[in-house]
Amino acid sequence: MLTLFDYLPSQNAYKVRLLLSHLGLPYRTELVSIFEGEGQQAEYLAINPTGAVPALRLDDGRVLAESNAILTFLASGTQYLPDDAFAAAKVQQWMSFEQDCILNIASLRHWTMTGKLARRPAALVAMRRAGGLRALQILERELAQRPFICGDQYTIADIALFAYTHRADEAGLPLREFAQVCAWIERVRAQPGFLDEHHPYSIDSHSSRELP
Ligand SMILES: N[C@@H](CCC(=O)N[C@@H](CS)C(=O)NCC(=O)O)C(=O)O
Repeated sequence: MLTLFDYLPSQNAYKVRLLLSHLGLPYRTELVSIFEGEGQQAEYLAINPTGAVPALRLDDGRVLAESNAILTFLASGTQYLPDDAFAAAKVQQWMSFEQDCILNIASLRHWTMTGKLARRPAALVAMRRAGGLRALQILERELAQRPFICGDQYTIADIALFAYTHRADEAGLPLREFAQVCAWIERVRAQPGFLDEHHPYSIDSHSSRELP
């Protein structure tokens, strides 16, 4: 059986849980206490060299890290990743955008929800906020043209983008002002096998290890 190395408040890990739910694939979970430094133990670094979640272990013992690489692997041969080379590369284009631009939302949300925002330099917070708003503006423009980010079909690019975008208000960003993004969020929620879950950070998530 597949093993997902997970930390429940992680939206990167949620991407994988969401796809597994769409696919109806059974898996077991191993929780990694990333805030307590468990990710930096040699045993876990052998699974993911960066010490982050998510990571996936296959039946045969091979391991894969990086949320979007895991999505690509699991979605291969399914409706969530097109076969056509150009269409598949388009999915990668938007998953690269996610790692690059949506990171602003992820960082701001993490700092906001763990009480670290006030300890971050104002210029850095302003830069992240501008980057998060720009990412939402880009999505707003693109999603006005088609129902899902790559076209008519819901793909792992939507899954990757959805994870942090639909929680942008928790980053202090005015998500409700982005009507096209909000309509797309509802279209994602309506997909068969959608996994509706939210795990807030635990009270002491901010007490130990500093994460970026
Ligand atoms: N690019 C990676 C980012 C993974 C990541 O930053 N995961 C966070 C949780 S959302 C984590 O485990 N942080 C702990 C650490 O970096 O030590 C991905 O998409 O999987």
